[in-house]
Amino acid sequence: MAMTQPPYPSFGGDDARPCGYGEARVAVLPVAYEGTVSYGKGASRGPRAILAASAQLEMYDEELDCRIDEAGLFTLPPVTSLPPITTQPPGTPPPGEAPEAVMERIHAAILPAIRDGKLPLTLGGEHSITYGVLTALLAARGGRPFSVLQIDAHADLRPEYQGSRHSHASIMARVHELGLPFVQVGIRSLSGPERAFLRSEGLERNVFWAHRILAGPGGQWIDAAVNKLEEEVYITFDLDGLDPSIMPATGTPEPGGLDWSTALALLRRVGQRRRVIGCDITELAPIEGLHAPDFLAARLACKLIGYALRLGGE
Ligand SMILES: [Mn+2]
Repeated sequence: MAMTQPPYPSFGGDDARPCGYGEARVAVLPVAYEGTVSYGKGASRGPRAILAASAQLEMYDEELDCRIDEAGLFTLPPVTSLPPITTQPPGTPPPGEAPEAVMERIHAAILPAIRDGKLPLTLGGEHSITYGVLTALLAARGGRPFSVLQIDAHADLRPEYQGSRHSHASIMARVHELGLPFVQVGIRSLSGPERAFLRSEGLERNVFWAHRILAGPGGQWIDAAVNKLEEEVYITFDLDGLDPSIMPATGTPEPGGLDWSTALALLRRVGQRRRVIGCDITELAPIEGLHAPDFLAARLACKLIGYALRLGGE
């Protein structure tokens, strides 16, 4: 842990247009945190893998007919965590730094960029990190709410999990407590009590189940999902929302997920019809020697930037 790691690469690497903080429209925040991940290990290595892969990508996007780095991309110093990852019996708090302290550090790391009008793009790390970004957005907006669009295999509505309120399995319960309306897409793994919670809170109408998306007529669900979003939207993209055939590098893969073009069709429409105020990509747990998932996550980041800022006149 104390061994010296090379510094984090910046998004886009050396080929990206050099951009100082002041002129950047996008602030990329790497968050190498996996305090509560329950099964697969390695989400703390996700941000570095995404940034490294981004340096290998063409910044030119053929769909948007522009360079993504035209937006001005500035990579902030990473938020890292130090907890040793050990197997914990259920019900005991995770080891190391308290998750609440990590959330506060994420909040503090991204708040200035939000106040400076930049689009925050956070690279995880486990899914719980979204909380620190959302509280920063609320702080910068004086508490004015916005919608959260979640792409995920999991409902993440457990009030707490393995003794932690800031578990990856609880992020949407925290979102609900923050008073933010949300839409869930790609869901195919949840507990009976989570389903009951969705029903009792009247939230189930905002769930777009993976099996319905895959079985339904192409794309009609997308407009229905976008229509449920407020004018301003934060996008939290847990990579396990995608099918494990294209995204095996995640801690808790579930079969039957979204494919690449379906996910992009949704994000593109959100960018066209709503104002995206921030986004994150979480739960990449890189697999040694398998680079495709890292590249997918990096390309997804490019697409999110392009759609959110309506680059290329989209
Ligand atoms: Mn998930």
